[in-house]
Amino acid sequence: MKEKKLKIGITCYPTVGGSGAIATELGKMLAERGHEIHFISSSVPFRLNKMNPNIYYHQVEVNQYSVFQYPPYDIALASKMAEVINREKLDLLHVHYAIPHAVCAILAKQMCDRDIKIVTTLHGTDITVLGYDSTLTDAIRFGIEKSDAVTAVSNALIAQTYDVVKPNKEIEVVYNFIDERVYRLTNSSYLKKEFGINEGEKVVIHVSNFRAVKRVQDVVKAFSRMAEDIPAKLLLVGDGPEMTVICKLVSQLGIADQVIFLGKQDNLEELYSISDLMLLLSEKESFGLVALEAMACGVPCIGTNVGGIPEVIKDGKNGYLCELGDIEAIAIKGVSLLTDENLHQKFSTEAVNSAYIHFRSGLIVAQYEEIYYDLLKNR
Ligand code: GMT
Repeated sequence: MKEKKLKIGITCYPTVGGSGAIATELGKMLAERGHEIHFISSSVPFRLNKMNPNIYYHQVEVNQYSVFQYPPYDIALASKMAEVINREKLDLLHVHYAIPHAVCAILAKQMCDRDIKIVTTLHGTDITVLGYDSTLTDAIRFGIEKSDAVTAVSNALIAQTYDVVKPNKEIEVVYNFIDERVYRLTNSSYLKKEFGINEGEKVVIHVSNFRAVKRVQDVVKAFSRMAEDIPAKLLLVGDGPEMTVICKLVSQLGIADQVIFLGKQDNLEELYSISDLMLLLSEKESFGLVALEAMACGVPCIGTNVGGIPEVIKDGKNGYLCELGDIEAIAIKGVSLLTDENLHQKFSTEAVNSAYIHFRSGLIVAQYEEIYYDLLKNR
């Protein structure tokens, strides 16, 4: 029997970040499959760049009244969710993050008169937040336990959630995915000339929001050590709180001519397509979406043996895993990969294959659909 098309509300942080990217790409894919998608967020999600008649956007307006010390974002979001659930007759809400989004969805469900289902996806920062604010543990546990279904982007994140939050709830792994129509090797070699990358120079890339957990200083140090042995350039993509420290480190190490700061960029597939190696050396990472994106474009990655990274990068097969902060080991592995053409080709092919086999959009989007239909089957 053909399944009925669903009306789904999606809430995520709309600004740059892996969770916003995944939530938006998921909405776009579901819309392509005929579902009606209603994004409910404070601004248009940054990847919502293509017109699709099945996609609607509802803006959460947060007014600042002098009686409030803080703008009531969570209440405004819950009210908007309830309004959209009632008016559009939604079947379910799929929210990304337990706090505040799952908690807002639970409140919205109580405010409206439809028996909608709530699906919550954990991306990691809920748990990271607890590292410095344990007063939120009960709120996160509440958001998880009162959701109808909860997913997390890696097994490592599930283990960490049970360890830190201890929810009495089943959490299912649904890995992140890539749109393989976008993340593939593209012909962008003209960019090398524009960036002043010479023939024979290897290109190392790092993409992040430059938060301290991303350990961008380790990326710069490992690159500097690699550049002693091979001609290479480092593309640093993104921006964030650590940027000033990183700029200083680059000049202290005397590698300013070899490091290209690109800031925040779209069309990352063009940058991956001119890269030979990606470094993701974070101290916390529940998945590492940028590693997957790079792999889909044929770029092998060196990542830290942390969180969900080992579920994406397979050591010695499509990339390498190193211990956190082990600059020397990272540099040695990087140089060996960049100087052995056969090995690089083998890793590159494996990277593309494993991105497709384990993380292709069709596979993962179908897993989410199955969760939705399962929740709604008795209605
Ligand atoms: O890593 C960040 O700082 C951003 C954060 C987010 O909310 O987008 O990323 C988290 O979710 C991504 C998508 O699921 C994952 O790929 C990242 O690994 C995860 N970040 C952390 O766990 C630190």
